[in-house]
Amino acid sequence: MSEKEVSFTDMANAIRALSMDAVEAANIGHPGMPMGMADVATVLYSDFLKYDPADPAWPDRDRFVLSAGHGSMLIYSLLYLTGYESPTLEDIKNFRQLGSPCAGHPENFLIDGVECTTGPLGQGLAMGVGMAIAERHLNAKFGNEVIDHKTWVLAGDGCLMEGINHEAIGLAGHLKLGHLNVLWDDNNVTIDGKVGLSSSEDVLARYQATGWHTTSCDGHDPADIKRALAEAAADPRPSIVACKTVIGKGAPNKQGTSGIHGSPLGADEIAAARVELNWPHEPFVIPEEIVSAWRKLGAHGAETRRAWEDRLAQSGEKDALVAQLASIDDKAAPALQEHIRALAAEPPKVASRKASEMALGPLTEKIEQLIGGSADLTGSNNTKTKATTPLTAEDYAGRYVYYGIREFGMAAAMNGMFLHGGVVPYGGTFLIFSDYARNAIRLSALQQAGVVYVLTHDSIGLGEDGPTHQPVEQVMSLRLIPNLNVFRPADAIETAECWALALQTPGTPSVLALSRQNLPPVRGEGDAEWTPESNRSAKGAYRLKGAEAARKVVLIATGSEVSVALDTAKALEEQGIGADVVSAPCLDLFGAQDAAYQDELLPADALIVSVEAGVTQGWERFTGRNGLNIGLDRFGASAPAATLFEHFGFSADKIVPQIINKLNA
Ligand SMILES: Cc1ncc(C[n+]2csc(CCOP(=O)(O)OP(=O)(O)O)c2C)c(N)n1
Ligand SMILES: [Mg+2]
Repeated sequence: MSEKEVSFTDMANAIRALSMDAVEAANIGHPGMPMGMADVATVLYSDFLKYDPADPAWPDRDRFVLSAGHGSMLIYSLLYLTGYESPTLEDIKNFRQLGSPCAGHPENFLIDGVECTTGPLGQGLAMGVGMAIAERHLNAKFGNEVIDHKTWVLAGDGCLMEGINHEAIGLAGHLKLGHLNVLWDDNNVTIDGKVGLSSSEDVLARYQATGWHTTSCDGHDPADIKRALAEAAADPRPSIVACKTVIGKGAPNKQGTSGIHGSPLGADEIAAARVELNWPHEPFVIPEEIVSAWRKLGAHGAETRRAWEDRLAQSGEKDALVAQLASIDDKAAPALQEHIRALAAEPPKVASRKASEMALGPLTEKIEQLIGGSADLTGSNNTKTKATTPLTAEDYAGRYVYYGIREFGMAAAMNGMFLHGGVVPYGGTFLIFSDYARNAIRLSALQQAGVVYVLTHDSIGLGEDGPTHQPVEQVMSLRLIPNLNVFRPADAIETAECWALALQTPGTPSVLALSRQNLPPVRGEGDAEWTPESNRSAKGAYRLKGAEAARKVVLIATGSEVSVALDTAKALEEQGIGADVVSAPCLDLFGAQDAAYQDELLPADALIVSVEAGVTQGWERFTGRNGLNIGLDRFGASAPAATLFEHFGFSADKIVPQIINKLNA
């Protein structure tokens, strides 16, 4: 067979065969989506997507996001067939097995060609929105010659049904993200059965209502797919293409049913599919001429990339682009040095949300990659600075995104922006609403996306808004997420130190839990000569005050309760009881220190007392079985902050007797 004889159908069937065989070998997985979307994907990778398998990190590549992440075999097949180094055929044979990069769902940190981690439905599309924002921003800075690419998202019925879809497409439509194209696998089937079981929505009308261009195609007719994708690519609005497909296309008895969504076909149906598809080859055997036709397609991208490299060289922007794409991890702390030294000279009594704004001033002025934003709480989160002018449909060069009341959409968009590269997003909302965004925060951590969440109004200290708005369990529960640093700084200097740390860890996202109420300064002494190396918050906790009398007690506290701990220590010392105070702005970092450091701060011969205006569960890790945990294991109440702190026992008066009781017990 010569290359010419390889048909479109052969190429698409290679995806189908790999997908059904890999799922069969693993005895678990989702063959329906890859088999149904094989034709659309083949058109996309043949005629539209800009990619170069030899350079998966090429900055001006199109981004392809498989939002319907359960169909992961689609992307593994495409990457293998087009000639990416990873995955190999061997990896595909080990689909879903330990050590294979072909995990159950696509993971960006396992395979270079996977742009983001998907599986939680709806978030891939929402991350695509973030990627499209980042692309327009860099385009506005560097021009069409340097940055001009599209984001293609493959989404299923589930991605469109999820609530986050509403947030994501509203933002994309508003920002007129014309380089964003969604290919909807419109197969009318989900796990429970036909879509009609649970939905009668006119999806395209909804997209139209939010400013999108919509079109449809027969998802198994290459010419019609090509027509629709060309329309989408050309339209200045974000586009959705409803690709009418048959789930599991090619499996004669199971196609079109939910039965093929997420189960191996089984030996009989696999055999029948081989007949139906006219694919007589053994499992995992792709005839050489078909592989080579795919590889030839993949190789086209190299020319496009080389042409881009020439344009970049001629543009005179090369150094600037390299600088824009570089990690900012070494820039944050130096950018804050003068600021912190000035604070040390005259430590202010400000809310940590205000202190965050003060730190963001020099940070955003000196670090162009930072793009701020808030979910409609700009004036409360204090996230906007002079340097961050609004990023709008009219001015993508701006650096502040008005995300609207879309916490989940914002968090997912920030992930997409970070993973796109060239920008480092931070975004604000109330800490209490981190629960709305939680799965995207979790995905930041899993995907190693170093975004920063500015979460203000961090306790009962917010006062009169009452228990609906007062975080009690949020700080501790965010600490449970692996690879997420949760900072709760005590004053202005600690807040700046925590900002430095948050931006120093590009592979780890951060939460800054910040107060609404003013906080008395606890730092300043010894900070006049502050340097990045002297960041006292870097180990997560440090001794803020040593005992004067013989040490019997160590108080460990965070955020607004550090000053309460200092008051308590003072009252104890007045009674001859020596007490250290440990400020612990980040328990995640402290918990990662060696035992010697932890023991030095929290010695076994002292009573360890934690003070934090939130749930006490979890503090035992640091206070031990015989420690004392001062916290709030109930919801708050509506009242002024000072009243609440007194009422719920966060004062030296209330804490000292408990400590003395414990010491005497
Ligand atoms: C947020 C979220 N909820 C539920 C699931 C479990 N789940 C995976 S696929 C799926 C059905 C999706 O239907 P559709 O997008 O139409 O995919 P298709 O069956 O067409 O492949 C569900 C409920 C998930 N992955 N993410
Ligand atoms: Mg479906």
